[in-house]
Amino acid sequence: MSAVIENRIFTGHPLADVAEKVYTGKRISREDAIRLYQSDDLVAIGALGEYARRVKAEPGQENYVYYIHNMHLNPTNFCVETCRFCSYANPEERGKAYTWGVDRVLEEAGKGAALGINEIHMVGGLNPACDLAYYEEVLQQLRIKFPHIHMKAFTAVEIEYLANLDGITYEEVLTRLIACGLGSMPGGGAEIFDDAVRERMAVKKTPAPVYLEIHGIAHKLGIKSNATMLTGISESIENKVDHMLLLREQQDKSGGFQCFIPLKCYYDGTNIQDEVTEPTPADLLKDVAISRILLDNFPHIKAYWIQLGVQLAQLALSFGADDMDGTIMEEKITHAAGAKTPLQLAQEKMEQLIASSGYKPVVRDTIYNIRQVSSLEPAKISESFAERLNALVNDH
Ligand code: V47
Ligand code: SF4
Repeated sequence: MSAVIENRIFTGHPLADVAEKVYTGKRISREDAIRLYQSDDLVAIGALGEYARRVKAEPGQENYVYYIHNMHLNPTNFCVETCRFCSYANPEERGKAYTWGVDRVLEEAGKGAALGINEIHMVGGLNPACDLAYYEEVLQQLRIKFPHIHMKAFTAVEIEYLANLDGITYEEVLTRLIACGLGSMPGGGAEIFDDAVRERMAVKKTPAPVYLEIHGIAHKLGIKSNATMLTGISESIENKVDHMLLLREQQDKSGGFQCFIPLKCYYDGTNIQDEVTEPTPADLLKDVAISRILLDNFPHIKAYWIQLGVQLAQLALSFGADDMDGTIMEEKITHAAGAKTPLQLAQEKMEQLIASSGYKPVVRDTIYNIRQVSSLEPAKISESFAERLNALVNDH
C-alpha cells in the first residue's frame, strides 16, 4: 500500500498530523509521541508503526523478520546492587547465588555450540569476584574454543562496575574486552532513565548520562550495541518518551545502536507489584509501534518473545518490530521473575511463528548480516489481524 492510500485512513483522524509526518518521513516530536501513547486507536498506531518499519527496510526486504541462533549465559547471579524489580537481588536468591569458574562458562557455552548457535548473549550481576581479569580470561578461552561464536556481552552497567573496580576508564575496560573478543554490547541496564523512577526502584547504578556515554564510547571503538527500556516499574508515558528521546539523541551523535528492545517487568520474587501498574498487551504493542516511529535512526526493533510471550511477539511484528531475537536456549533474568515462556524455540518453530504472522523468516548474525532467507512463504493474514488483536487485548 502506498503512503498516499494509507494516509487516507487518517482523514479527519485526531492523529492525522502525526500520521502525515510519518508518511512524509518527518521526525515526530515529544508531544506527537505522547499523543500517540494517549490514543486508544491501537489499529491506527499499529499501522503507523508497521509503515515506519517497512520504509526503513531495504527494497525487497520489507517483510523480513530476523532471528538468530543464540543462547544467554549468566556467569554469576550475585549482584552488589539491589534494584527492586530484579529477582536476582532479593535475599532469598542472594543466598543461593552462584559464580561460575571459567571452566563452567566454557562447559555451558559448549552446550549451545553443540546445538549450532552463533551468538552468546552474556551478562551477569555485579560481583567483585568477577572482575576485568576474569572476564578477559572468559572471553579469550571462549574465542579459542568457539571462534565462530559472536560474543554480545556486558551491559553498560557492568562496564561501569568493572571500570570502578579496577579504577580505570570505561574506554580502557572496553578496549581490553574488545581485544579479548568482545563483539558487541547488549542493551540491558537502561531501565527507565528518569531519576524519580530510579529512586523509587532503588536503581543506584549507571544513570542516563553514564549509560549513554558508555554506549557512545563503544560506538567510537567500532562495536555495535543495543538499547532497552524496562516498563511496568512505575513509569509514566512522559518518562518512556523522554527515555527514547535520549536514545535518539545519542544515536544522532554516535550511530552505533542497531536495535531497540522494549522490555516488560515480571514481578515474582519482588515486592513492587502493589506500587506499579502492570503494562497491558495494548501498552506493550504501543511501546513497539511508538518506538519504531520515534526512533527513526534505529535500524531495528525487537519483539522479545521471552517476555512478550509468543502470541504477543507475533502480533508485535505487525506493529513495527522486525526482529524476534533468537532461539535462546537459556535465559535466567526474566524466568527468575516468573516468565513462563519455554526456553528454546527450535528453528522450525521460530520460522513457522514468523511466516504464519505474514512475514519472511531470515536468519541473521549479530550485526544483521543475512545468513539465510527461509523458503517458507509468509501467510496472508490481513483478515485475521483485527481478530487476533481483539482477542489478545480484550482477553487480558
Ligand atoms: O537489564 C531485570 C531487565 C534486562 C527484570 O540487547 C527484568 O539484544 C523483566 O537487556 N522482569 C536484561 N525484566 C535483558 C536485556 C535484553 C534482553 C534481550 C535482548 C537484549 C539485547 C537485551 O532485563 C535488565 C533489566 O532491564 N530486568 N529484572 C524483571 N523482573
Ligand atoms: Fe544487579 Fe542488574 Fe539486578 Fe540491578 S538489575 S540488581 S544491577 S543484576
